[in-house]
Amino acid sequence: MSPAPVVKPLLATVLGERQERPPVWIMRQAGRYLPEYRAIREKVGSFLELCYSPDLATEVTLQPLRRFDLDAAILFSDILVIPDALGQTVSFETGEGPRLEPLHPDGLGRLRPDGFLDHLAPVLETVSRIRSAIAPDKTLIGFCGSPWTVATYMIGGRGSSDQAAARLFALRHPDAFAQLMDILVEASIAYLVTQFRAGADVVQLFESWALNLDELAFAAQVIEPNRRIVEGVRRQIPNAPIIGFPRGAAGMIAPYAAVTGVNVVGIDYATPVGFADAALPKTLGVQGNLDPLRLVAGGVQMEKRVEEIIAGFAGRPHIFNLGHGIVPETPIEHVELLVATVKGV
Ligand code: 1CP
Repeated sequence: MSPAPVVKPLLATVLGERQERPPVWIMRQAGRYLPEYRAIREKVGSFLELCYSPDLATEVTLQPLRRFDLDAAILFSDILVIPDALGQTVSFETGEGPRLEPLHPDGLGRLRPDGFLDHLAPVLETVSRIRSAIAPDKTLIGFCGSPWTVATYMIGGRGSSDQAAARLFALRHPDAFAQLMDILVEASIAYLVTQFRAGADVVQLFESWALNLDELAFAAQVIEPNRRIVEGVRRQIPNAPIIGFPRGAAGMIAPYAAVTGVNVVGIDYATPVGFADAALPKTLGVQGNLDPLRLVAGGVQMEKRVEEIIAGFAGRPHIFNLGHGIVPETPIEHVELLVATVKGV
């Protein structure tokens, strides 16, 4: 008789099975708050080189799992490898974030969708290496940036607080914008399908800039492209487990969840727990939503808030996480306390 398959509590939660205590991972769990990450980062010439080195990317993916009792590994890469693989110039300035050659409406013809998966082959190699390295009860999370969020960087050339360049591009050049969304939707589907085939258990769609959009723009630029990705991925990977994180979606989380068909909705920390719980069907999973600065400050306020969040989502599948990425100033002992608190130990 073959042994019973090992249960992955986080994957089981994504598939709709609530756990006694929520499984936990941390957005941006590999990164600059870890000295062992900074040591590797200093040795490589550029951030993209790190993303495209399967040995090093696997190593930094595993680093947080060696320190903390997390339930998932997330592929170490970045949402901007898609524009890079499409042929747009992308670089990362230390301490300043990403810089891209801004995309103009007449520049779409220069994007090269055909060979882009070949360019991402090292990232897919990283996925299979992580798969062989992690314990069987750990869930492997793959990801990509959602089309709107990726487009804000492609059009604006950098991060911005209001995404005005991309919002105006969408309004002034609707045809070019629709063409860009089509390219990104198709690229994301192909990329996520290959991540599943390389060993990812779950994928997350990072829509980090779902804020600042009116309801029409939200429906067209956030909901519809994410819906197409979920549908397109599941056409090739039936029932593919997918987490969607529409940061800033606020009052739009219910239509986002209903129309996209994601298994789990990531809740940002500004969204009230009670609001999210009332807005979403009880069978739908949620992920979140501790303010990352509560983790920086640590102590009793953090423990209290963690318990409030767990109690607030007690009636449904829940994955514990921050409500946005961990920040570099975070003390490691606070992460230890966070994980112990979530696990109830
Ligand atoms: O030099 C360095 O070390 C650069 C810092 C860094 C790191 C560690 C960047 C540049 N990206 C990453 C890794 C990363 N990015 C991961 C790795 C896996 C993990 O979670 O451990 C993931 C999932 C991302 C996703 C990502 N990149 C998002 C979505 C999540 C979010 O925080 O909203 C976004 C918006 C980016 C763009 C990006 N890449 C890097 C930075 C500093 C940024 C944000 C820039 C901005 O604020 O506009």
